[in-house]
Amino acid sequence: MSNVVLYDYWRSSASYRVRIALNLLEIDYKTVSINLLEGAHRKPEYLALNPQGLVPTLVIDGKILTQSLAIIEYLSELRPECGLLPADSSDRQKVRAFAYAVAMDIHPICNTHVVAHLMTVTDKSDAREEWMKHFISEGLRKLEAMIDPAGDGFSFGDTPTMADLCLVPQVYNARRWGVDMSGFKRIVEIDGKCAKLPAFQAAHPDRAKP
Ligand SMILES: N[C@@H](CCC(=O)N[C@@H](CS)C(=O)NCC(=O)O)C(=O)O
Repeated sequence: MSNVVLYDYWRSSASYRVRIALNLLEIDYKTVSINLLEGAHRKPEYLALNPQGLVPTLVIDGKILTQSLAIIEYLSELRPECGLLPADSSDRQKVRAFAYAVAMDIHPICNTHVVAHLMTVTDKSDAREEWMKHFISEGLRKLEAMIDPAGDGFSFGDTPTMADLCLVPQVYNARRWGVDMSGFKRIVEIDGKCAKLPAFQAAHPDRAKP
């Protein structure tokens, strides 16, 4: 039985990123589902692990880790040979810039509590859908331009990096909200390539659903 425990929610894209990383690094783990719809992330027992009340949280090596990208960087330092972050510092900067564009620019404005608040300040019943489609499309358009046209199958280089770990859950979310993906050719290709890899398949929300 593994000592590594991931507190996640099946549909959470931040959790999805960490599931892919654990699978790629072949770290055995079990999951504990924190049901965001039922408010389990706001219960005292979960806040004791993650004072921000956000998923994911990873318990590993006797440590409690929060923030998906900080978790992925920790895991990547355990297994640098897996290349989640490239060895070269300027390549690594590019991977981080792309991953941060997803995790710090797109994701926070489309988060559950942000959109829940939006719905309290408007009478428009379709405001949620309109908001999600608008900000995800805008974000994907900028990401599409950041991908190297001479790239080799993945967002950067010929193996998955932290950039792809952020991109794939964002694409899942875009499809869930019915974003038109026809203008994002490179993104769709990279997503398709990742979808063929077992580590990405095993992390998919449909497989993570409790
Ligand atoms: N920057 C954080 C974001 C985590 C986050 O926002 N998680 C979402 C699910 S994807 C969440 O817990 N949302 C709960 C809420 O909005 O109330 C990370 O990358 O770990």
